[in-house]
Amino acid sequence: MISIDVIRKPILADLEAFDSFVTENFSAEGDLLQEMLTYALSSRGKGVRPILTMLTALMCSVKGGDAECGSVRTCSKRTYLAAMLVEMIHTASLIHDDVLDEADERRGKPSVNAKWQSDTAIILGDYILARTMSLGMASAQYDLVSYVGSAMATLCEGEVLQSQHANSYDTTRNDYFDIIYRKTASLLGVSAALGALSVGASREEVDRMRKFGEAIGMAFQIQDDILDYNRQNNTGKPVNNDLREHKITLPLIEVMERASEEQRAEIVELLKRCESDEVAVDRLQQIVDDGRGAALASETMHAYISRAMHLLSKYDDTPYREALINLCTFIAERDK
Ligand code: GRG
Repeated sequence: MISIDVIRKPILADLEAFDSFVTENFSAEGDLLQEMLTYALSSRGKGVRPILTMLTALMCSVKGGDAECGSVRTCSKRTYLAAMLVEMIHTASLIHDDVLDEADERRGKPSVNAKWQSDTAIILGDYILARTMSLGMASAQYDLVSYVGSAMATLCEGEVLQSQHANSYDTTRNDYFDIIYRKTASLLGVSAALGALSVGASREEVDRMRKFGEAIGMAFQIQDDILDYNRQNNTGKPVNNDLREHKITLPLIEVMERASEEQRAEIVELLKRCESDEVAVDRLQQIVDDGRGAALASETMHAYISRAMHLLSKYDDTPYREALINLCTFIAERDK
């Protein structure tokens, strides 16, 4: 199985420089805000979004016979700024998401809301968003900021759509794709597009990278939703959380689409009980297992991965393109 470290390999120096760039540029006024910010930034995630920005920047900046130089290239400050903007939007959205879900843990540590209460966590999320936008504006990189602003709005739309559906138990396949596009794929699309934009790539290339990021983003979220039904996963999160939160995701949709009206009614009745009834949760897991919901969802996930891989076929064979291909494989195979 491909690890995220293999994908990071061609940009190790950049990732180190990027960390210093964030520390130098992203600080807070006031002891408590600084303490919370340091805490939020110290628990590192996989860093998929900045990795994507840097790899697309490097891949798009290698032209023609230049492919040999691939392994010694490094990113510009403009690319680091782009990577910082997307990672900070992601960080703020996770902080707000944990408040909404009343989650106690994030990345193996107490969540910001668990440590400092929800109201303070919301302010920290807002503060990160405000600082992100003001740093972008102060650097006068308005083209980057404009992408990031619309990505923020799309994330909020996705979250609201999701909670609307969680209360009505009526999520169709199209609703689901709409939600995951907004919640997850849009920001990955912007992360990839900003890499290309940051190195002055053509409009066509920026759009192609956006499509690439969106395709892996759709696959990323579908795999996340499949893992929620997998008792052997290594995510560190309890399985079937989506059911407890009334979230109808692709493995269940696959089964519901093939069910009789009577069976669908039974599924909705079980879903209504899931928040506080573990027997209902287990029964729904069984229904999804029997209907091969995860395997069917996995076929759709692989179709998105193939689409993403195809978009890379136009590029020279560089370590950056190889790392992006590995990222596709990582997303499809990951168990955490
Ligand atoms: C504050 C912009 C903003 C939005 C608020 C709460 C909300 C509206 C949106 C939630 C968006 C959200 C949390 C989507 C889930 C995206 C996702 C797949 C998260 C997990 O990403 P990983 O696995 O996380 O890359 P790590 O921890 O590795 O960084």
